[in-house]
Amino acid sequence: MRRKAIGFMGPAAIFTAVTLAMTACGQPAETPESNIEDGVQTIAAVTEPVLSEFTLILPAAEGRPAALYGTIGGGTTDDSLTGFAVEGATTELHETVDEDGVMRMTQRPAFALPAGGKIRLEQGGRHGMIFGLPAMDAGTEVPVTLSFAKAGEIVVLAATRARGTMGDVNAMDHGGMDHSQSH
Ligand SMILES: [Cu+2]
Repeated sequence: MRRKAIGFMGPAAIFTAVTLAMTACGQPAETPESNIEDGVQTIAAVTEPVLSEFTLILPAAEGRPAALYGTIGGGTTDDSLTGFAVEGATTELHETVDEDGVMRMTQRPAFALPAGGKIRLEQGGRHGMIFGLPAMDAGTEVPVTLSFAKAGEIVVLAATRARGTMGDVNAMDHGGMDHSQSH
């Protein structure tokens, strides 16, 4: 009857046990209430990656790539983002890197997601690149399937936005970059 005994503990008791176990392993002790940063809340007991603020920036012009931005909070175990999928399109993980003062986009096979860590997909940094996206309107939502090495596939709804509507004041615009030179 061991299983019944665990069920009787309730979520609060299990949460405490997980927190204590993590502290014992040398992880920084974190309280759920104090772990809010930039509007993204990560809770120590969450076992799966937490996805938030996912946005799909529509192509600046036909034939240009679209971009995927968002924030992924790590769960209780180390994981990695190995890719993502959008129906009807092909996708790549990209990172914009500074090569001797020239900003270039490089394709990456995966982004590490440490336990309790964070992957921020953003303009001018790591991001998702989408090629051949079917025409769609801004202001809608499109399902994006993220693939993780351990957590498997997680679907998130990304809000579609026209390029230039996210306050990108700098010149780092994918639509204006020569994408063919970056691979
Ligand atoms: Cu890119």
